[in-house]
Amino acid sequence: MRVLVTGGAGFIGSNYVLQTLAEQSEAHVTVLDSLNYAANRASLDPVADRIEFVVGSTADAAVTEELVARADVVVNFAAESHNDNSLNDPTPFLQSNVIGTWNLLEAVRRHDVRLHHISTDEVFGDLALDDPARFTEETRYRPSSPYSATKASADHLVRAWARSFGIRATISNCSNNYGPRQHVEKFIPRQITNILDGVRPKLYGAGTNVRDWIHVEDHNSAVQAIIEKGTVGETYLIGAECEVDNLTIVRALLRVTGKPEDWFDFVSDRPGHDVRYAIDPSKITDELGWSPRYQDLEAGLEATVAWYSDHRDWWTSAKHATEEVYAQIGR
Ligand code: NAD
Ligand code: TDX
Repeated sequence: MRVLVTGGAGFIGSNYVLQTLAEQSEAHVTVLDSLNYAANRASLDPVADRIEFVVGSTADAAVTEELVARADVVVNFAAESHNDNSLNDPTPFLQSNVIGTWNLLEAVRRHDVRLHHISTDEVFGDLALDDPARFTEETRYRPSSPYSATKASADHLVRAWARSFGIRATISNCSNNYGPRQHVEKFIPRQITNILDGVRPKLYGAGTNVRDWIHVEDHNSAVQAIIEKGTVGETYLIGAECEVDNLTIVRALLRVTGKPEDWFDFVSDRPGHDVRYAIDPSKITDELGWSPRYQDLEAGLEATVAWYSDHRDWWTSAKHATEEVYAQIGR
């Protein structure tokens, strides 16, 4: 199996490459990554001699076509992924998330290659804290941020190419991931590395926003199940039924690291901040028999803290650059 992994030097993509090569010794993996600020090539060091690494962008139609032409399956993780950045400058989000996906669609169409497109639950907008509803495959799209609007656009393109041109594609919309190799701009690694640096964690607004957390390895095992057993043309929502508010996450991190439970600060809120996400994963659990392995969030967070504590070289330089960006926006 020849797998083209776009965005394979980022958080979820690198974990996907490592998992794939650990589980399928015969897989041939090519990574296409533009190496933006969120990429870290060191994530792929353990498998550097087993993969082909191409530095390039899906927004470049020529390189994308060349690599797609010699793949059996493409897994599209490549994206600009951070909401706060999309509020500062949406331009790269349009390029990578929309134009990049369009280029991939045209290439898989021309070469009849199977595509799995990675998306997010943020395309559905948000839910109220007291709403008993969760997102399903039938929920209407209502994105709130420039990031989620570009991810929604990409999903619409994939569905249109599947219906109009018959490309062999699936989509998954996953909830918030945590685990090793996540960029320090994101909530959980930002707070872990703050604590490791002796800085108090920072909660946006009142800390009441709810996210539905899943370990990155569980996201990737679900992606693999869809590639192997999913029905072409279908969308699958991925989640581990783990809704937790941000304040509770910070308190858990403080507990795990032996700090007082009130050792954090509230900072200004994110404009347009989505209140709550929640995934109903019935379709993927019932139809594909997938289930998450990480069921104990506090144990997963403890392992993640240990990873960041053991891999300071991996994150130190990105930490300085990230906190400079946050300082400019007062968060
Ligand atoms: P990330 O920012 O850590 O990694 C993205 C990677 O893609 C980086 O290595 C970057 O260099 C690369 N990239 C960006 N634009 C590119 C382009 N045009 N061509 C080639 N490479 C490009 O992001 P992540 O958290 O690993 O997210 C991966 C995917 O999963 C994204 O599509 C994101 O929307 C989706 N997703 C993320 C989460 C989450 O919680 N992190 C949840 C659901 C879905
Ligand atoms: O310092 C912080 N303090 C804080 O309270 C940061 C960085 C975030 N937050 C809050 C905002 C959110 O309510 O924590 C929550 C999670 O924030 P992010 O890590 O920025 O994630 P989110 O905006 O929920 O989006 C994530 O999940 C869906 C990913 O970044 C997306 O790529 C994915 O699609």
